[in-house]
Parts: sequence; C-alpha cells; structure tokens
Amino acid sequence: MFKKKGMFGFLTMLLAFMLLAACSSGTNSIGSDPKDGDGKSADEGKTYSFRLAETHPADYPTTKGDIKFAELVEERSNGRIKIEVFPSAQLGEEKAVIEQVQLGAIEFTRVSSGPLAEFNKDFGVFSLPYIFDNDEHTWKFLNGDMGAAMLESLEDSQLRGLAYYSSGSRNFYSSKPLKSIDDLEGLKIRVQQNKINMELIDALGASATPMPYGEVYSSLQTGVIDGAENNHPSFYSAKHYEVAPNYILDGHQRVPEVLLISKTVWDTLSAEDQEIIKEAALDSVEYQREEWDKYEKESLDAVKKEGATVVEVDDVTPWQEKVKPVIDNYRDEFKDVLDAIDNAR
Ligand code: GTR
Repeated sequence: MFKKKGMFGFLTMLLAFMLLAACSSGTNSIGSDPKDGDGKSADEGKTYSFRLAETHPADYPTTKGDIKFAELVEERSNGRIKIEVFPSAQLGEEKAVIEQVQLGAIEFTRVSSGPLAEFNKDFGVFSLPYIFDNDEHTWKFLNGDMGAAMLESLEDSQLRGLAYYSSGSRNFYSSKPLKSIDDLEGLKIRVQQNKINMELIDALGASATPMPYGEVYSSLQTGVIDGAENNHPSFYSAKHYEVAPNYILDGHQRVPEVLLISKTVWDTLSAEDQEIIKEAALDSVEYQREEWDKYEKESLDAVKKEGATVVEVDDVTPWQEKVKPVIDNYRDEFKDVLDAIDNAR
C-alpha cells in the first residue's frame, strides 16, 4: 500500500496549507474554537469551492451521481460547500487524477476500482474474474461490513472512500470477429491499468496493453490494439462500438465505481462538514443506481441498433476455467475479502 513518506509528506503538507488558503474563507481558522463569539457554529461562516474530476461525459450515470452528490452537499450546507463537477476527463485521466487527489490538489473524484488498485492493493480484488454472480450479489457485498472497511482502508493511501457506485459487468470487444473465447487468442487487448488485468489477459491467451481510457478509441481505430473490454455504458458512450463492433457478453468482471475525497482535504474539515459530505455521498447512491440500470439497457439496445454484433455467452464455465489460475494466484492475498464475497451470496 502507498505510504506517505519524506518529500511526499512535505509536499502533502504544503499543498494542504495552500489549499486551505485558497479554498476556505470565513471568520474562523482551522483549529479555532468551534463556537465563535455569538455562539454560532464555526462552520456557518466558512465557505468552500471544491472540484470533482469525472472521466465520463455529463449524461453518463456516474456523472449524474456526482452531480446529485454535489447538489445534496450544497443544499445541506446552505450553499457554503460548492462542488463543481468536471466531466469528460477535463482534469485528466484517472491515474493522474488519483495522484492529484492524494495531494489535495483536486479535492474529489469518481474513479473505477480498476486504476485505484495501483494505489491501494485491496481494490485489486475487484479485478479478479467472476467473483460476483450478479448485481445483487455485488451490492450485498459492497453494502456489508467488508465493503465499508475497504472504503476506510483507502486512508492508508491518502484518500477517503465515500461511496460505491454501480458499474455493471465488463465484456470484451474487438475490431476482429469475437464469437467465442478462442477468438481472443493472440489479440492485443487494452485493459485498465493494474497488474491483475495483465495476468487475466495472459490467461486468456491474448496480450494486454494497459492505457488510459481516453486513448482507447484512437488506439482501436489505428490498430495499435485489437480490442478492449468494458461495460455496456462505456462501450456505447465512448463510441468504441464504432471501431470495435464485435461485442461478446462474457461478463468477466464487476469493478465498482468509487467516489473519493482527498484525505488531506477531509482532515481540514469540521466534523459537521465531514458528516454532510459522507451522508450526501451515501444518499446519492440510490439515484446513481437507478440511472445506471436505465442507461445499461439503453446502451446495449443502442449499440445493437448502430450495427454492433452482440454475442451472448450461454455458458461461462470455459471462461471461468481458463482464468482460474489468476484467482488461485491471489486466493491467499485476498482471502478475507474473497470469503466475505462468498458469504454475501
Ligand atoms: C469505465 C469506468 C471508468 C474507466 C473506464 C476504463 O467502466 O467507469 O471510470 O475506468 O471504465 O476502462 O478505463
């Protein structure tokens, strides 16, 4: 796990200090008595203007969740805490954004557990194939004690997990025909940037190319890669179906989305403001999940309508067998989490 040390620690403190100076205005400074002269809560005078980085466009269900979260925070803080959502990777690709959030230079982000695994290895568990049966099973785990403990464990990585969002299941697609598992043999497949994904693709007989999400379309178009994998909403929204129209519904992973705040920023907030943010994040989940379910159906229908070839996989057993070595490799490391996942069935 990432540990704050030496130069990084110094930079973190410096940035936290600059951030406080830039973002907070009001009559009370951090560390002052929580009540001011006339007995009002210290928070009443303090205003904040934060940024939330999101890789997807404004109409995507994760972005809609982010916006709902920001609205709830603004409303419940009586307008004192404003969070502006920056969609479409305006603030950078996910890996770079997570680094900025660790430092407190960007205050919030919504990212996938895929890239997060490189910052907190516990989150790698979600890149293991076929560990969840379906959406219900996934949410039962995420809403349980271990799901909550994993969000807490992000503190070791200078982050704080606020909530999980829905992300459906991931499937392969290619510019080459994809009728069965055998067609993956020898293909160059883009994956989210973490090492478990590399092993997964190896196990399938293909070769893995990790790269940021924003580079996938052009890499498919120019033939730098033969394929990629994602859920229906991303396959549709990023228009990958235009350049890789062969889509096979193998459902190899369910990789939850995570809403994060910088721990550096979190630590500067009053307990009341922390509570507002925490509750607003959790209260935005139901809306995000509804939006997700709608868009997931719409996007599958839309890619079919646009001419993509969609192949159903009736029996995933051969897929599960082929990727089993990847799970076996991590069974000890993730024992407690995998047991909790099994118990959530
Ligand atoms: C999407 C996820 C994004 C990004 C992308 C990817 O499903 O919502 O945050 O991680 O996958 O494959 O890079």
